[in-house]
Amino acid sequence: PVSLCGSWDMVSNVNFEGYMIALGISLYTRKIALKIKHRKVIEQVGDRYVVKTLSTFRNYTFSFRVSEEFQEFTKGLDDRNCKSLVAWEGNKLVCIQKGEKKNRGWAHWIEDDKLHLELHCEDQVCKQVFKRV
Ligand code: RET
Repeated sequence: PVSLCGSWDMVSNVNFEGYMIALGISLYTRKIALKIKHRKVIEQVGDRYVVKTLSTFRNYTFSFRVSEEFQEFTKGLDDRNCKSLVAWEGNKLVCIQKGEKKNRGWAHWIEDDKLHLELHCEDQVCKQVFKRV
């Protein structure tokens, strides 16, 4: 499959608000988070991925090995602990985040040279698209 690695700038962000509400993120953080554009930086070293979500407001970085469960603390987002597992499903890199929140996870894939990210939590789905920097 096409590599997800590289730097990507946000071009669209649909229902980020609904996703953040489902996570219980404060009104203050939501107001700012909605206004800013994020950059995704995805790096791969051996079989370990590092994913950085960068913004002028706050950054969020996590790292994982494919098909190996890891402890994720969503620092600066909703500050929760999850047992997360990332695996390839066809051309999609899919994460399940087990924890307090039901139906939580995300999927990354490349389509038309763009990086697509679908984030879901409870009944909310957020769709983000990024272009290569
Ligand atoms: C920001 C700004 C502060 C508030 C919130 C944020 C959300 C970050 C999220 C990142 C998800 C990254 C994933 C990457 C997958 O590869 C932008 C840090 C709420 C939701 C799932």
